[in-house]
Amino acid sequence: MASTAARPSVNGIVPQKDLESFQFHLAKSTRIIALLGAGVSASSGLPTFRGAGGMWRTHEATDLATPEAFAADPGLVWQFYNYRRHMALNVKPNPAHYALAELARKKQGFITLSQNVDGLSPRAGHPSQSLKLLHGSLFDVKCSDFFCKYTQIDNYTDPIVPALTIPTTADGDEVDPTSKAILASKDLDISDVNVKIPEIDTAHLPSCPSCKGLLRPGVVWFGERLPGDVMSDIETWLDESETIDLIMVIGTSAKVYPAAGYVDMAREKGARVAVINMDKKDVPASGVYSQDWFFEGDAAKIVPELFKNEIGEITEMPDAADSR
Ligand code: BV8
Ligand code: ZN
Repeated sequence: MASTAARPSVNGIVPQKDLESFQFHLAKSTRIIALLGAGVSASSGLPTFRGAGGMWRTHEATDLATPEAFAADPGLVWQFYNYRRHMALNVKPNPAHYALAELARKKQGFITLSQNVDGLSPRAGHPSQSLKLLHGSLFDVKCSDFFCKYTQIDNYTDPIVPALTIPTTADGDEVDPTSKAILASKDLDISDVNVKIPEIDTAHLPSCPSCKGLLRPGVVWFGERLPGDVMSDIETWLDESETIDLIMVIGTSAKVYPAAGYVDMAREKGARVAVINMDKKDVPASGVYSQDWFFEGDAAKIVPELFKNEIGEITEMPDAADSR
């Protein structure tokens, strides 16, 4: 199955023979995992971690996603996360998010393990009991003080505090809010180091209503433990059966652990692996074997095609954000 030579794709999306063998296996699979990465949200318009070389201004995105960076410069780290909140709130889930949500409604033994913090799978209506957010959410906040347990979920305020307002092309121009310049103003792309951003002191950053300490984004930073409740839910799901039939590795470079470890864990339980990725080189560390599949291309096009026999066509794409 997993031939390296790119087979001609009949429907312009995936090679027919691979599509048929995959759909045949999916149809008889009862225990299925989907492991998601930033590539699933790429065609919604969100940059991946490795996209743009993984840089945000002059910083490695992975360096900013650490407790050390937050301790050193909470203003900078909040501008990074407020920017990603703003971006995520201004894009829409894509057909891959909806196809996964629909498969979750159709297939009892299906679970989605997402590394994405962008909120697009929940907005696409993915049933929450079968969606595990391994690395938290941009739209949850919690107190950064170790002894304070304050948390707030579903905070969609944008900007989260006035000091984090993203500068626009009209800044500094006329003050008349109805002026053409203001109406036509666009956000400046603060991921570009050439765009000036202010130093923000902690007094103007999100503060904890309980202890007046500093709030931080409700995401898992490198070096931090994954959410205990999420990990135990996954353990419970794994213990429900000796075997796993299929793991789909979708839009992820599968380099971050323990998330990437689920591929080998599933394989040990008998799972066949289906990789959906834009980049032929991005295969899980343990590779792709003859009984596996590699579907090269855009997850937003390929995933709905792969699931078509189970879920039909994706017609509506209701966005939970519209009803907020
Ligand atoms: C921990 C939230 C311990 C924040 C994130 C074992 C071996 C080696 C290292 C480790 C190990 N175990 C632990 C480590 C350390 C570390 C780690 O894994 N480091 C890596 C870099 C080697 N892990 C940790 O620190 C974890 N914590 O281990 O704690 C502990 C235990 C007890 C007590 C205390 C501590 C925590 C890891 C979580 C970090 N937080 N995110 C935020 O988002 O800001 S990780 C973050 O980066 C994402 O969530 C994701 O996981 C990762 C990015 O990867 P991807 O999503 O795959 O994105 P990427 O850009 O890399 O790739 C995109 C892919 O999509 C590409 O393949 C591309 O080709 C493809 N693509 C692009 N467009 C499309 C597409 N595919 C299809 N269609 C398209 N259109
Ligand atoms: Zn607090």
